[in-house]
Amino acid sequence: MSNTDARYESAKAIYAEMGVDTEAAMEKAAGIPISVHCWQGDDVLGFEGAGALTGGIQTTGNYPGRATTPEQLMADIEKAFSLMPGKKRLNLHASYALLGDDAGKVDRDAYTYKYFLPWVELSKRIGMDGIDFNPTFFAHPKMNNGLTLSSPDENTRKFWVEHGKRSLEIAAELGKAFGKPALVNIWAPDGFKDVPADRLGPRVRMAKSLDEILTAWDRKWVIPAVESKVFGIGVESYTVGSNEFCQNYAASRGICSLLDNGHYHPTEVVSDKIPSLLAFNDKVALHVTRPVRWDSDHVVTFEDELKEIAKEIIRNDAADRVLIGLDYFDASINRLVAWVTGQRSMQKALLYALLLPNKTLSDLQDASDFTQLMYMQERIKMMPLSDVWAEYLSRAGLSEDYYSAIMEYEEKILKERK
Ligand code: RNT
Ligand code: ZN
Repeated sequence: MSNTDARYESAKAIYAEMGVDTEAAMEKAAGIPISVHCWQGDDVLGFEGAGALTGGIQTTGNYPGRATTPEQLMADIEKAFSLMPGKKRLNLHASYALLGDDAGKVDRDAYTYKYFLPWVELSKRIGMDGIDFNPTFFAHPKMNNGLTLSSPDENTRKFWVEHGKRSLEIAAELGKAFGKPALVNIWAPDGFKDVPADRLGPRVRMAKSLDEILTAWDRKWVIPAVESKVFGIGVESYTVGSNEFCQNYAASRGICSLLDNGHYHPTEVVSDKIPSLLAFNDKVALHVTRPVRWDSDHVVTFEDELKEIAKEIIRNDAADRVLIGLDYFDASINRLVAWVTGQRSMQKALLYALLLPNKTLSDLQDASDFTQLMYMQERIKMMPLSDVWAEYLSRAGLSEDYYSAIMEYEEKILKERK
């Protein structure tokens, strides 16, 4: 027996003693789709010629090798995604439209599916489960003093409503192309730097805009969602799409709510919001990120709140109800290592949660045996997860080491970029 096999066999027996089936856990982990964002590869700039990111979000750092052309981003995606185990979807923003000769002639209110065809081709070639889509309500000259869907200027508001409509149309085609519905996440950065004089007006206008966007959408192939936020850089005092606004909007219109774990007050946790929403909704969407002091979008790592999020998905048997997406962008380190680290962390957390004796633990809670529950929860933390993880990777044709492959790519490809 090889060393890895021996490690796995021993771990399998240890988990079995606790009533946990490692084979079933690995099989389940491999089938849970994770929507991987395209925007980690180019610092969220897209291909419409945007010189800077706006809308209160920011990438920091200037690590060499950023993808500046569609060809480069596609090559980086192909490389990075090949090092990610499990089922993946590609998450695209409208700002990644490939306009070709139409560049400068067609704006976001007139984008169509054809501008995204090369992404479909790439995704099929590298075995993606589907593509999710996001209208881009930022980094664009038609933002009016930072406002889009809530703008008091009718032309501005209409332009962005049309962009939302086009996004739903594009997503319907994406859904059809893969035979799997596409999530369309609506996040608009609208808000004010300083204390507003009217907090209701912008929200009424945003609700009206969302209603106009959602007058028609393909119920078979599209899952629309709204993402809330607390504040952004330069938008510190007021955000139109607050948590209460988005939750109520989604609930009253029967659409999905998307929770980004960087978008809440520091002692609020998304792990606790998932079951609250599952009590009332068929589906909940996530943007998994790592906020450090603010919505900093640090690379997702294998830390406690990520484990709690994964537990809520797994122990509630909600892997097909919680749509997992990643949302982080770090420009201070190798972008591919960042990408793979975040995706592997999410996978690791799912495997961790799948390897818990969840039924035993919830029975202890229902029996009010909190002594044994605490004892068990602590004991579990030292179980040989790493041995099962190594086996899981090896079955996916991968190993723990993704660093060397990316360093080789950095030497050959990234360092050549100007
Ligand atoms: C911003 C939101 C939003 C974006 C992406 C690029 O705070 O989290 O989801 O990060 O759409
Ligand atoms: Zn987000």
